[in-house]
Amino acid sequence: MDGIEWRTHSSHWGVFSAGWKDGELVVRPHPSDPDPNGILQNLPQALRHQARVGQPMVRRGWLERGPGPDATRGADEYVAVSWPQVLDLLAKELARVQEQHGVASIFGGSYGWSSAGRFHHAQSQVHRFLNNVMGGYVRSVNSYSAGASAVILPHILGHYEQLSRNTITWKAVAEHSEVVLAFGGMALKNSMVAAGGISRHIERGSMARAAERGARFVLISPLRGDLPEEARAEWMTLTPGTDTALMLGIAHTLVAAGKHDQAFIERYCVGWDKFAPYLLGVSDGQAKDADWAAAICGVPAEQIRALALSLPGKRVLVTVAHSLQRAEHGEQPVWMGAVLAAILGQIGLPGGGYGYALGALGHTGRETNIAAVASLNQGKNSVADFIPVARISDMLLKPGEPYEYNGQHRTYPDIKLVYWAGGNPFHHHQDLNRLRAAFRGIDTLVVHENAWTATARHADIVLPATMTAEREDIGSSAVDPVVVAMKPLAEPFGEARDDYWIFSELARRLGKEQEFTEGRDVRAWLRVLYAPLEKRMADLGQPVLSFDEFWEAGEAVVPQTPDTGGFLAAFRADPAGEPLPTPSGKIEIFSETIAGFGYDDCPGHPAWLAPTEVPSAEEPLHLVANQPATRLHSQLDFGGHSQDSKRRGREVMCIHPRDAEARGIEDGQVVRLFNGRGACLATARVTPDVMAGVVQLPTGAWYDPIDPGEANPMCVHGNPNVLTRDKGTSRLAQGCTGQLTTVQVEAFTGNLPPIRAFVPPGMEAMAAE
Ligand code: PGD
Repeated sequence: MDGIEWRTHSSHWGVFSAGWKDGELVVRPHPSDPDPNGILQNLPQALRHQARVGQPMVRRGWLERGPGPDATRGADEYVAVSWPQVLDLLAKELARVQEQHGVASIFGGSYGWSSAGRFHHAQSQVHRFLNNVMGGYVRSVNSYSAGASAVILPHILGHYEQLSRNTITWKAVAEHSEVVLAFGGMALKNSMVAAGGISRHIERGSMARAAERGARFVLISPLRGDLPEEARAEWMTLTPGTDTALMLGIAHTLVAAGKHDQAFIERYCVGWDKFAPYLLGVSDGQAKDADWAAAICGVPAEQIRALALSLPGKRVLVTVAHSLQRAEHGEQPVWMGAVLAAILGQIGLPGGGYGYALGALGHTGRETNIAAVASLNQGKNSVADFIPVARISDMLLKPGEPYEYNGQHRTYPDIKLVYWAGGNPFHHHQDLNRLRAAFRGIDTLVVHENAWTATARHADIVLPATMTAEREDIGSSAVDPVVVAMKPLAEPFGEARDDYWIFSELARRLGKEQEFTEGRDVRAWLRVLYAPLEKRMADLGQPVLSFDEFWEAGEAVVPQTPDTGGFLAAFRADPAGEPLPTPSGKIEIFSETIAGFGYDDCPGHPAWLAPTEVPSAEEPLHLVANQPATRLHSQLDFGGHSQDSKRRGREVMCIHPRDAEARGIEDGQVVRLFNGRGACLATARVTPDVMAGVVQLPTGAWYDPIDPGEANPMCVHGNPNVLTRDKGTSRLAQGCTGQLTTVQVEAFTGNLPPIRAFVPPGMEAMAAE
């Protein structure tokens, strides 16, 4: 025996157990995980890190001058206050806003991944509080992950979650796919993460099995790392943001050669008659042939033709990564990927057709559990107003101004108070200097946080929240058989409290404690959430553990329904009896609905729409600002695994040797990335694994402005969102376009500024108070 008292727990980066040895937390992945996630190792160092928020804090300007717009937000001092004081202050402020402006002036979108665990899920907690206690709030819709696809897919194919989760399974890829055209790849760093926590990471093994069987993977991406080595992929580099043109070139080649599946198109699709003239150039005089595509995407025309003509007769899977739609006109590659798959005629066959977002997260491509733990009831929102999630700065900066979204003419609300728990807009949003300006115009920003993120540093009221490791919960995902009893691994840090406790105390002060708690403590809530799983299993005649047995055992195992190919396979077998949930019941190559909106940035069929941001003399390089490999978004950036991946304490930017040489940049040197919006420092890795003309800087390094008082300060740590553009994908979806922008890069020759992102603000001043 190792002498460690192991306790079961779960996280978005995997199910695990942990225990203490010689004063250190030791973490080990679930025994059935074939490919555990290194991100788990951020936890031990993070638990007691100085970056944690240890006591309630109020911004000095807000405390002294009261609520209201304030240009010092983000550059002010903080004053430590007791829990009773801060809760009284906040309850009073919530009541003031409710009374003076109404709850439609509260923004509670509170987007963010927060932690695994069905009960303490911070977004559910904040929404339940705002609904049941305050009476409602302005919400946000869709996600930063799938901003464009979640809106366009229901028009053309079906619900995004259903499509990405269950139609193409990894099992089917391993057993049936002959060619996988992976637009944007399927990087393991993405599938290592799954909301709710999974006990098995199967993606690497599945791709290895497919490759060993002889499946051909074609990685279409500016970054070699977007498929694992085990896939033995051919790497086809293309200019970032031009996948739609390449898809059109492949489609044109197939159609011109008469190799498209006309029978499939006629039986299962609508709108070919409107799209084909565009593809062939009849409607606009420009055939979208391989030569045309080559001039846009940089892939030689011969290569496009050879690839296209190698596909017919094979079981071909077209996959499109989330990242492609996180860019201007991001709807188009999603749509055109589906049309290309339709042209190849394999939608609905095992391991063939369209795998939207396969591998974008760990819970895609899996079988579904037969029974599920319940989610926390969020109550009813009396406010109908919402924004597409990535329009937050626009909302705060332009109250009362009109905008368009998915066929609707909408108006931005006038927001006075913003409440955030479990998210980090200074990580996830674009053009951070614009976001700072936006937050400076409101009356009050409230943030519950584990750590002093940049969002916490812009808040007026900062409430220290426990980390998942400091509380009990139930971990489960609808697509992983293991339901986990998440047991506390440590005492709360400092005065940190659970979000549930904080909201319960506020509810009591606002006279609505029962409406929020229903008289239950945490353990009673866990029993309530577990009960539907127990009942469903019993109804199905399956052996099931009682809650107490489950808690004692540490986990329960739920059987899964076998892979049937999901709704696309059912549609293929019986298109009349199992129609798609689209207006026509078929695959919409042309959408009357979308065409009816009259958007030039998202017309009625997929099209190549040139981006407005292209490399120029001032900003000659494409920047890919993608997901990081050593942390989940910005979470636990101060943890050991994330810190070990940095160089000279800064985020690592990959640059091709040709571009590095042209700028006199050496491997390991600190560089400055800049464009018209902002600048940041990073450390260069010179590598041929990124194509020439492109640099890559992942998201998630905590925003660390050199001088927080300036309007447009440089981030010294390497947060690419100071550079990215804050515009919607199109008027259809208004999704986040943070993945791509253009920059210049130069060697940084000045004195290296220190990194202060992980040092709490005004630490010395606080100690003196
Ligand atoms: P996280 O870093 O996960 O990022 O954005 P998101 O806001 O989800 O933030 C979660 C925060 O919740 C952390 O600060 C963590 O400390 C806090 N937290 C964790 N647990 C708890 C808890 O129990 N209670 C409370 N109160 N807080 C908690 C992610 C978003 O970023 C996403 S999903 C995507 S896909 C986008 N991707 C990109 C991109 O590709 N490129 C760019 N440029 N930008 C992006 N931004 C988006």
